[in-house]
Amino acid sequence: MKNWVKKLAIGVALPGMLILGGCGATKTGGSEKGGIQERTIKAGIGLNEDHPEGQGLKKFKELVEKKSGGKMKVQNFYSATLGDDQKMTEALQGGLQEVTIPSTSPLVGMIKEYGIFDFPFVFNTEQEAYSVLDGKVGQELLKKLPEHKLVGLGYWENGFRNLTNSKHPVKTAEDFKGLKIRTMQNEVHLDAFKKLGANPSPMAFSEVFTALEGKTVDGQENPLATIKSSKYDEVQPYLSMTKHVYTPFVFLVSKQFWDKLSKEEQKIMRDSAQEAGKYQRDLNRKENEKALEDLKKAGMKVNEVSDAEKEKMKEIVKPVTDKYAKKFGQDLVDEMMSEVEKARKK
Ligand code: KDG
Repeated sequence: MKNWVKKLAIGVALPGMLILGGCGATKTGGSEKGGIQERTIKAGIGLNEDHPEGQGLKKFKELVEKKSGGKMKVQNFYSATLGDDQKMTEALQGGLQEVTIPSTSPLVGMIKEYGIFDFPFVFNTEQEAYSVLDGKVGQELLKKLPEHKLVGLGYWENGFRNLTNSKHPVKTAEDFKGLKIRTMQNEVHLDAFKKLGANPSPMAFSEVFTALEGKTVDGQENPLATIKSSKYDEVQPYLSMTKHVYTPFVFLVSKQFWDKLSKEEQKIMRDSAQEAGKYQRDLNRKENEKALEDLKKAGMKVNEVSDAEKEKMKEIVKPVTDKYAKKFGQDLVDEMMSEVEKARKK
């Protein structure tokens, strides 16, 4: 039996992994002192308060404060006020902040295996992504976090990414040629867009609007809910429904903070992250549908991309995914693809 499956078999037996997974937490400490203490939890994200991720964070605050009888207080910080995904993740590792929920893509420098979620055109539906995130593969990756001074309580949803730009509609693989595209700080995205003939530049999320407005880049790619909540329609006339990558959010807690919590407090954090996560996913799917209509009304010129052209794009970037599959672990990639196949047959 493959070594990582053996390790996992042990992991799966652990209780409490209903929806959204969330494990590895049980293995990480927790103070013997029981009960619920007065605590302040600083929780920061890069997206706006009105984005489904911001709404999810509000739900998390509400649940923690209710379940702890008001003793555990959550302070929410939106719109990258505490810094971008990487900066906030480092703040958790240093014990300077308690919670952040970044995309997995900017974390690949720390946990390379998370790069499997940056492979283009793996998932067709959110349900397929959930089956992998809440299944063996997603759990396996959460268990890698404590060695990086982090604890993972599960996966929220950023979603399927689509391209916007100021030059022309992107209908074919050819249309990427020469486009200056902002990407997340992620090597797979950079290499994939280079392979398509685009000119990608990695950038923190909080710098994107200014870069588009100032035309230092021609385009960017994000889920529809983000394109709407970040008002990219004001600086980007074209929206192409490439749906090229599904990006998860991972709910992170500072291990220093986590290990100080009693089992009761850890349960409140985990249950609240999971309940708010389910709420956030439902909201995100609905908002992505609504955002498309709103962006069309706002005047964006929207074009579909045919499955045939998506297949061509997938073929063109295949050397990139093959290269990184070796780096991230072919076993893990194969396991992800077989989970997707299973979910697709359901
Ligand atoms: O809060 C998450 C954002 O900071 C970021 O991850 C959004 O997808 C994103 C991007 O393009 O940076």
